[in-house]
Amino acid sequence: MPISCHSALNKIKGEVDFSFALAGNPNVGKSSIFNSLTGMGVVTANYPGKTVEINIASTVFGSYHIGIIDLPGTYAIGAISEDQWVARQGILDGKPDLILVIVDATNLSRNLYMVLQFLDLKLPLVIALNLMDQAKKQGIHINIENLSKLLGVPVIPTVATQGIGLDELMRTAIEVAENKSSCTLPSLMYGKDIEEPISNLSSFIENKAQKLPYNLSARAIAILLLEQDSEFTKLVGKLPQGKEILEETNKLIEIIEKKHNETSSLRITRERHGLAGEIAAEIQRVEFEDLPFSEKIWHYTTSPITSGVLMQGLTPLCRLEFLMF
Ligand SMILES: Nc1nc2c(ncn2[C@@H]2O[C@H](COP(=O)(O)OP(=O)(O)OP(=O)(O)O)[C@@H](O)[C@H]2O)c(=O)[nH]1
Ligand SMILES: [Mg+2]
Repeated sequence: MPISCHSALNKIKGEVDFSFALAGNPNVGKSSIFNSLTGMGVVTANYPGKTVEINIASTVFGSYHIGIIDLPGTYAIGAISEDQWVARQGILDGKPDLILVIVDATNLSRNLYMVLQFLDLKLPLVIALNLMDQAKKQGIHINIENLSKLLGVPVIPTVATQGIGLDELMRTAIEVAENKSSCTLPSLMYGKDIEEPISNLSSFIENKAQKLPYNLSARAIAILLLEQDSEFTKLVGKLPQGKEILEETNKLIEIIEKKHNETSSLRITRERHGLAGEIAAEIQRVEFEDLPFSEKIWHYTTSPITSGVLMQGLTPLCRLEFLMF
């Protein structure tokens, strides 16, 4: 029977030098990395009333004893579904020294959404850019150095199934965990319409509250409140100055919603997707020349840039065919 996540996470923290959580979208190689790094003695744990489980194990790397937490795969972290809640709670509760975010190199834009959520929470990260073998096969070239600069966190290319890059990943993670200050926080910004309310609410929170839930930063809490996160809205409501903070939040939410004609939560989701897409577009390119013929045809017909041109070109041809018969 699985044991309680809270006690399992606390126990491992007490036994190791550092603990790292593996987070990421479904099917990106988290468990492959977990299994490569750890061996026997995996503990499976869950939160009371939740069926989604977390696997915890420890490993030795160099002279360090390290705890590894394998979180459920989700496209985002939040309070809207059980798996998202467990992935987030495992981090807030387990307080790992850092999060290893496993990113699918063949699907960068979608995977970066969760990375941006972790950056919003100001949590220390190292990114494993996994499935690099598949990306290469698909002709996808990623400027890893620029990706790392844009996000302000180390990015290590990996092929989990072949163990490629895993030593480098662990070495980097230990370096960051040893000296958290070397993890430069990025100056990524959402649009002005969102950044302004975030900044106003952060200042308001800083002035009103001394201690915030899970010791998160005022900016992290401001984003969660403006996203209308049900759990954090409740937690902040319980603070001595919670009522005032939620009143201020509601005023700002109203401004966002009036301006954009959609919920503030949806607006922030959209902004984050937009930013993830912009970063992906900036640092990757698909080299059609590297692909086999069948793949080239697939890319030309599915790419948003080339498929339109193809369709326009095909229309007169189809018309001609129609006239001839
Ligand atoms: N080609 C290739 N396949 C990989 C790589 N990493 C993982 N895989 C494969 O991808 C599939 C999913 O890997 P998992 O390790 O189960 O992924 P996960 O992130 O734990 O998945 P969930 O727990 O379901 O979210 C498996 O078939 C792996 O063998 C990689 O770097 N290259
Ligand atoms: Mg898994």
